[in-house]
Amino acid sequence: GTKDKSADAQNPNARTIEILQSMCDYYERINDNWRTIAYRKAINTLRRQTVKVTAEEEAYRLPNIGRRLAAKIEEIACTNKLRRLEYANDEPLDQVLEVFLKIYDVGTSRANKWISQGFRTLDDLLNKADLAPNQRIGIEHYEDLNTRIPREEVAALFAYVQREAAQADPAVELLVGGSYRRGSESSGDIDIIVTKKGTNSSAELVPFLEELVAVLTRKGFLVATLAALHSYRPGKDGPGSKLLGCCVLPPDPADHDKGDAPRRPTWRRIDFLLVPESEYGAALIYFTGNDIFNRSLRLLACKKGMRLNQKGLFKEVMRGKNRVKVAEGELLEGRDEKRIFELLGVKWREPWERWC
Ligand code: DCP
Ligand code: MG
Ligand code: MN
Repeated sequence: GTKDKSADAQNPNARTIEILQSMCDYYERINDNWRTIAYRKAINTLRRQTVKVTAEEEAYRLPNIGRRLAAKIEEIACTNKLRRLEYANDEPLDQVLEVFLKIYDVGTSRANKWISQGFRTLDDLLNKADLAPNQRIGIEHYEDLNTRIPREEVAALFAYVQREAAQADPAVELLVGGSYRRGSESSGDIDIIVTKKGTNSSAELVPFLEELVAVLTRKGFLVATLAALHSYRPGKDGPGSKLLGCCVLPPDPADHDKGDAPRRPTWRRIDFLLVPESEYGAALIYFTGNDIFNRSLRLLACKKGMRLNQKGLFKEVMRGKNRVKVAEGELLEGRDEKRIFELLGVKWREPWERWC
């Protein structure tokens, strides 16, 4: 508050406190909580000093001041400024944050951590940051993965997958869900729902998926696997079984014959979602979306004493004291999309009518 500030002005370490406070504000702005707290503690220590602290060693001996902060205190005392603060302040950080947040699977905390480490561009990250393999893919294919996929290309990519899938197992059925099923002219990714008659667990579809992935990889269609998540808990909520990856449309040999320069195909995000027939209707609803429509359906189910997730529509679980489950909710419907709407008492909505 203002009282602190007038007290700081009298303090022999006023200038140091002022600059450390700016750094503290900066770290607070970028949500670097750990450093914000460290700076706050160091400032409080300096406030209690009656003589000016000028040497690193001297600062380091004080409570709550680490090696690096001690070095900064010396820098400020000697030069009256801090280089770190100068470049922290003249960067348009919101723009950097915006760029980093568009990297595949990067959230605010990861992006802010990179910013606090001094990285400002995608090249900084590629050259200097310690990147996980998927982060590297996200940066190396940044433009591609941030480009929406035209509807005709989704159809062409799907046709390719479907041809290979039929070779691997003709009884398996595939469908494109997500924004494509809702009729969008372009999609952020391709969501392929995989099912087979007579299946009761997604585990039964895993060998098929493994074979399909091997073939698609060998043929140059699947160019990266970002994650393969398998959880088999029939009736339970959870991530389900899915494989997230990147794909490209392999070059058409006919183009080569025409003597055209080989095009560099655009990397596209593709998701394979394994769904047993017993859960197909609920999964169709979930993976068709959109997410807001899903949330409103779930809320409605809840209001009617039911529970809807990507595996089925259930009677709400009985809960006793402390909301401990007494009995597992009974499955009302899983396989039939239309039947789930009926049980919810909602008029049937075509996929292209499900935008909220
Ligand atoms: N979904 C959801 N809640 C989330 C994420 C997804 O309900 N937090 C459901 C609804 C989505 C579907 O999964 O429609 C597919 O997820 P996508 O992220 O692929 O979203 P869309 O396909 O709808 O849009 P996009 O064109 O961006 O891929
Ligand atoms: Mg999608
Ligand atoms: Mn998706």
